[in-house]
This record gives sequence, structure tokens and C-alpha cells, in this order.
Amino acid sequence: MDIKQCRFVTSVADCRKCEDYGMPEIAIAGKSNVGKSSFINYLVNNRSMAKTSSTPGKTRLLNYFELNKGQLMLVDLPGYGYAKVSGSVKDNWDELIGGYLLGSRRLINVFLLVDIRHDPTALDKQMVAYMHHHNIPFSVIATKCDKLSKQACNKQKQAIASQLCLGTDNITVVSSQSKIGKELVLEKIEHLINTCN
Ligand SMILES: Nc1nc2c(ncn2[C@@H]2O[C@H](COP(=O)(O)OP(=O)(O)O)[C@@H](O)[C@H]2O)c(=O)[nH]1
Ligand SMILES: [Mg+2]
Repeated sequence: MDIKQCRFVTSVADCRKCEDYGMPEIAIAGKSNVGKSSFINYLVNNRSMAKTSSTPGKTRLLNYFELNKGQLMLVDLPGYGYAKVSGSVKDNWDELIGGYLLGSRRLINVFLLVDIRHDPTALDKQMVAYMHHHNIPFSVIATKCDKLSKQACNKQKQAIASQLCLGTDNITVVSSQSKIGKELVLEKIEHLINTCN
């Protein structure tokens, strides 16, 4: 698939206000600072579409981005696992992520982003368990591969796969900074759209 057009639609702070936009949705999940917003900007080829930040934990909203005038909605989820938030804000985040994941009728896949340099955290594993439990299909995207050698990337890809009990086929390695991996992601998206009906 080619992304010819991307439009920011809305930010939602309360999943009871989530709407059905009549097109398939792919959610972008992962801990704060893993590179979710940068990944979206890389995919849609627009540096300023999603706000990126070196200060983790700023995004407390679901952000909706419509691709190709109704072909697909990307939903940027709030990052999880940022320690410096208060209990109540944290609860709200979990509610927002969980509420979206269980409430959306259009969700076809979750892209779970993990940093290729690190083993999956307890929260990543919790997220995977949650999606298994609720039968939510997902794929893993390993980000920031520019930070490791190719050999180290392959090794770490296998480690992440085995720790999440997945095949390495389910993990796509990308770098938004060095622009690596987009074609594979776009192929995956095309396949997901074509098989969701
Ligand atoms: N080296 C490198 N840094 C990245 C990459 N993607 C994101 N970053 C950096 O990681 C930080 C967090 O990125 P952001 O997209 O805001 O993460 P988010 O919190 O998951 O949305 C920023 O400082 C980015 O510049 C990448 O592919 N390579
Ligand atoms: Mg972000």
C-alpha cells in the first residue's frame, strides 16, 4: 500500500467519546518513548504529523490519523509504563488504552512497538497477555534498529520473539531515523486491510 495522504482527525481523552469512523483501525501501542509518534511520522512521510518528544509520557490522548481518505485509521495510543505519573493519571491511561482496545469495532490489528535494544518489559508482556486474552490480533514492531549493528539486531529480534512467545516472522524491525523497514510495514498493512472483510 502507498500512503498518499494523511490527515489528523482528532484527539480523544475519554474512550466513551470514541467514534466509529467507518474504516479499519490499526492501533500503535508501546511504552512511552519507544518511538510511536516517530514511527507514524515515518510511515506517513511527514515529520510533524504526530508530536514526538524526548520527554516521555506527554501523550495522554488517543490520536486518530486517517490515511488515504478513508482507507485506514491509525490510532496512536498513550504510552504505558512511564513511572513518573501519579496513580490517578496512570489509571486513566490504562482505562483509555483498555477502553479503546475493547471498545473499537474497527480495530484490525495492534502494532506493539518495542525498542530493539531492550528485552520486553513486564508491561510489554502484560500487554501481549491482555491481547491474547481478549483475542486482539497484534504484530510486534522493533524500533530504533539504527542503534545496533545488523548482527545485534538479528540476535535481539530472536530474543524478543522468544520472550514474547512469538515467531520471528511476527516481528518487523524498523528505524524511523534511518528510514528502515517501511516497505515491510506497508505490506503488512495492505495484507491486514485486504483480509479484514
Ligand atoms: N535513534 C533513533 N531514535 C528514535 C527513533 N524513533 C524515535 N526516536 C527517538 O526516541 C524518542 C521518543 O520518540 P517518540 O516518537 O516521541 O516516542 P513515543 O513516546 O513512543 O511517541 C525521541 O527522542 C525520538 O527522536 C529511531 O528510529 N531511531
Ligand atoms: Mg508519542
